[in-house]
Amino acid sequence: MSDCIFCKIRDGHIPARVLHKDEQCMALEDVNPQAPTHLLVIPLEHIPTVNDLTGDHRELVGHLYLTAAKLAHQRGIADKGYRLVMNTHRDAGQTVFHIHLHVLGGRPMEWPPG
Ligand code: DGP
Repeated sequence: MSDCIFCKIRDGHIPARVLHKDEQCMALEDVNPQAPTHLLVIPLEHIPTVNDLTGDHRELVGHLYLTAAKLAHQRGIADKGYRLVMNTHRDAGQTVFHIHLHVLGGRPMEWPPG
C-alpha cells in the first residue's frame, strides 16, 4: 500500500471528514486548521508536487479550483474572501507530497504570508 496519507484517505484506510468526492478529486477538513474554514481539495491521482504536473493535468487543475470556489460558496466565505494555497516543496512548507489546494477563510489574512 502507498505510504501517502492522502492516498490512504482516498482509499478509505484513514478516516477523514470528507465533504466532497467526485471522479477527479475529493475535499476534506484539514486535521490542523489554520483558519475557521480550512479545507483541502485533493486530486484522486497521486501527484507529488506541482512540479510533477504535465499538460495532461490542465483540466484537473481547473477542476480543483472550481471545486474550491464551490466549497467556499457553500461555506459562506466566498464574498468576504478566502485564500487558495498550494505549497510546493520544503521551503514553502509542503509536508504531504500529494498535491492539495488549501482553502482558508473565515478570518482576515495577512500578506505577505510568513
Ligand atoms: P502542506 O503542509 O501544504 O503539505 O499541507 C498538509 C496539510 O495536510 C496540513 O495542513 C495538515 C493536513 N493533514 C496532514 N495529515 C492529515 C490527515 O491525516 N488528515 C487530514 N484531514 N489532514 C491532514
